[in-house]
Amino acid sequence: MAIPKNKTVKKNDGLSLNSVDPEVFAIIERENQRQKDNIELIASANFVSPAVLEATGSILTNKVAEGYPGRRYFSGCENIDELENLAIARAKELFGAAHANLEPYTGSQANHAVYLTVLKPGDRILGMDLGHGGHLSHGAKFTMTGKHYDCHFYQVDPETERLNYDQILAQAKDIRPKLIIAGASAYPRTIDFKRFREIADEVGAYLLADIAHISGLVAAGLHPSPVPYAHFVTSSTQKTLRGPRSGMILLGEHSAPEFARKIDSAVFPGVQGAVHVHAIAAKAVMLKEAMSPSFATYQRQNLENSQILAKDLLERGFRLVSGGTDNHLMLIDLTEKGITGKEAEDRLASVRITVNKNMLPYDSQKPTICSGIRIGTSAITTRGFGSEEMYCLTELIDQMLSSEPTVQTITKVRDEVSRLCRLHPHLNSVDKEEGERFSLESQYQLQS
Ligand code: DSN
Repeated sequence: MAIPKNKTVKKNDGLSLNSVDPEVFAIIERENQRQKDNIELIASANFVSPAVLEATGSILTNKVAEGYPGRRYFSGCENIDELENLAIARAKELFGAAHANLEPYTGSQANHAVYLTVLKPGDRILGMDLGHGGHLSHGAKFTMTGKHYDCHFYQVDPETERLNYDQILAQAKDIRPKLIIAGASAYPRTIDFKRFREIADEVGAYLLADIAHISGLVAAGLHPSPVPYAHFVTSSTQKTLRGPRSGMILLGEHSAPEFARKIDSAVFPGVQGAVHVHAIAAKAVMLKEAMSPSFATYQRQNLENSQILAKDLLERGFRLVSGGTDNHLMLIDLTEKGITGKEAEDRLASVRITVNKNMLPYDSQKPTICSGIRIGTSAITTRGFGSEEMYCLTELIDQMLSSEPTVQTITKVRDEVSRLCRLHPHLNSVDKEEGERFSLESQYQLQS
């Protein structure tokens, strides 16, 4: 349908999503409702601010741009150049980086660009075992990384369930990898990037730090930054950083002179095509938000919530991998409770608490079943949940997982989930009523 000139699109006027495609509109509305009614504990999840959402859905999606600011393959990029330069400047300032590439579509794409920069097919990588907390893109055998490179894995120490840097060094000396990857998607402890760099130097390897999960904590100064140590730092942007579903790459002063141009070429045209301009805008907004004092307050609350949840779960007899957490996530071992991760995920889903089953180090279950669940506090902290709600949550988790819940228990827990969700309503900016906007804005401005 041709859009009439000078026409503003309003709900139900024949041009809005609701009018053009009521099926998709209805699905989005149902998902909006699900997000409001569920307690989101998936550790990689978060809720973007209305401003990030607005940038993501903006007219920038119409613009085609390839290349980099000042070096484009299409004309009409003057605004896009300004936008991308702004995003780059903000990323460099926030993370103390000498070079930033904001074009990766995802964290995995960012990793692939690093591989293309320093590896040839068949070269050796040493990364964290997927079953011990690593990530698919770090070399799992059924992925592109696993098929193109010779991938080896380090695991956590069987006693402490933490990284054992002496063991990793011994393994690195044995394998002689060209690239070592530090970073995880299910590791609840602080990662010593300085030590990783020493290991890499001892064996003549490059170091990639994938901070997808912890980048928000790094930005807020609540986890040591890898930027001074790793040759390459990659991240997705939608997790603790609370941005759009996208990626980025950072280089420190020590590696930018050698790799800045190379990494840019590896991103485009190496592993991807035209820029997702709308995502660059959303990342620029995300970076501005992450520089504000309220973001640091949010991340401190995130860590505090995670600590309270972990401590209370331990007191209720749950076993946590490594005995606790230093960051926004934890892994609950359900073996002694006599249920699998899959059963736990299903039970909690039935009362609208969303978690994911997760492999534990040295797990004897299949990846589709798992012995544990991973939970994280980033999304509920954005929603405004604080310490009191953490104690309520552990009570609910306990009731659902420590024994087979009765029908009465399920009803009671569901009611309590509804109460908590009403207490801290999540208002996506698709809720256009003006009356809601004030509280919606205040939701993202935790008082410093
Ligand atoms: N990397 C996956 C996770 O940690 O959940 C998805 O982003």
